[in-house]
Amino acid sequence: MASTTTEKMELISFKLCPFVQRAVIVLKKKQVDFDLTFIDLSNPPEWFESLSPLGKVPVLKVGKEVLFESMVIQEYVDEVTPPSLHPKDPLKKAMNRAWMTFGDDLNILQFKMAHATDQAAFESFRDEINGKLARLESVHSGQSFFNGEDFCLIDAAYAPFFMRLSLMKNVCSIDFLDGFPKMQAWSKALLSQDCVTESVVPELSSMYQNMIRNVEDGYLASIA
Ligand SMILES: N[C@@H](CCC(=O)N[C@@H](CS)C(=O)NCC(=O)O)C(=O)O
Repeated sequence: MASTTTEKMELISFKLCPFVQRAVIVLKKKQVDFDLTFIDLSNPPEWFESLSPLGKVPVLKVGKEVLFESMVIQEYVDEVTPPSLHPKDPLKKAMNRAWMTFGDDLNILQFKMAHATDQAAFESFRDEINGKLARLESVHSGQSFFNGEDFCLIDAAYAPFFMRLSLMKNVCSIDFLDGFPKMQAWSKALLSQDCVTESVVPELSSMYQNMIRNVEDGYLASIA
């Protein structure tokens, strides 16, 4: 197979997707020149259905090859643009990968919480998120980022979750990080990084808040 590392990459995106944002953060952090193509997931083009094996974004086109799954894309971009954003120590690196996977569920629970149609369902998703935040609180370095003072791949994986939590707070005035001091400081540090603020379209905050307000019979919409 020909080397693919010199080809201009193209990321297929949906504006609201936290998984796409993980990949964009790494591409921005590594100052990669890439093309960004937006699709509407509620009405995906035919070419996307044949391109994306799981029918999901993100998809990264590298020449004729297609990569999918946000964590795989993060890792690939990191690997072809040294130095790596992963810790060097193999055990630390593996632990970071494990905790990156742990974050997938948070994005999904957050989506479910935003779409809960009654308070009981909302609280139950919030409880699940709180359980996971407590776990993260126990393994976080307590410094600016997950491993310490350096921004790593794992930080890119969690930033989209914290960005949406902060947007959600603007809508309903619930402080979702109350009681989690390390998470509060982590969120603040992540959301002040250029690679994070530049990883979304300018209208993301209004799009996300409108999405919450427009959930039919949405609990959050009712208290917004
Ligand atoms: N595990 C995947 C999750 C990606 C994902 O769920 N993307 C959503 C958008 S945020 C999607 O494409 N959904 C379309 C569908 O499930 O049909 C990843 O990490 O890339």
